[in-house]
Amino acid sequence: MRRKLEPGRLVAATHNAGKVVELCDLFEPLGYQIKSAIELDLDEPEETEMTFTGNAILKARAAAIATGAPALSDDSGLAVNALGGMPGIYSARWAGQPRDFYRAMQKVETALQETGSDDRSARFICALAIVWPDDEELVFEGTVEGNLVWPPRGEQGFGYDPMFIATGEDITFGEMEPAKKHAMSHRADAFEKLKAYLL
Ligand code: ITT
Repeated sequence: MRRKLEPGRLVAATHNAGKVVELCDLFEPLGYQIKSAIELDLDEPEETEMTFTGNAILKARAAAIATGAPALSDDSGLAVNALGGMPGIYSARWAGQPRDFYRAMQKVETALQETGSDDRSARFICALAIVWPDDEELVFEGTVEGNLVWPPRGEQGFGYDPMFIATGEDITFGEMEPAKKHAMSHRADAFEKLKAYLL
């Protein structure tokens, strides 16, 4: 039988504050109260899988085991066509430690220029997973297509948003009102699929 997710407390298995804001925006109107791994001081598991889906399940499973509650996770990244899909699952790692996304964007731009290609198309990908404490799991992937610009523009959002323009738009996600980004993003796409299944 299809597992339901009752409204109530939901652990967000992420240490990324930008994601927490976006996940709250998506899930709270449905009656879920998000408690993040940051607030709960959960350990950050090492992302050892080779796919967004694999890493999303790994993170949600770790949080469900640690808390005994259903956990939601998001594994996401930027896939650049001329770079064969990189940085992909390595998107956070390209920002180094401590995370510096200007540096990560610069790295993408330099790699793009080195290809000599004028193809600046890219997509954001998001795998949203829910894992229950009895290890039942559910995962959906969403995408948003677009193009990369240089230099980066805008202070909204997080990560690679200032260099990404979604297809049909003329401003970057970094310049866009959060509500508008949250309605069209890869995260929103995955969320709509999850919602259609769960509710
Ligand atoms: P958690 O694993 O704790 O959730 P993280 O930042 O390490 O946090 P990921 O491993 O999923 O998360 O890395 C995804 C990276 O991809 C993230 O750090 C951003 O730089 C980028 N990214 C994902 N979604 C994005 C978005 O909506 N806008 C801009 N960049 C995004």
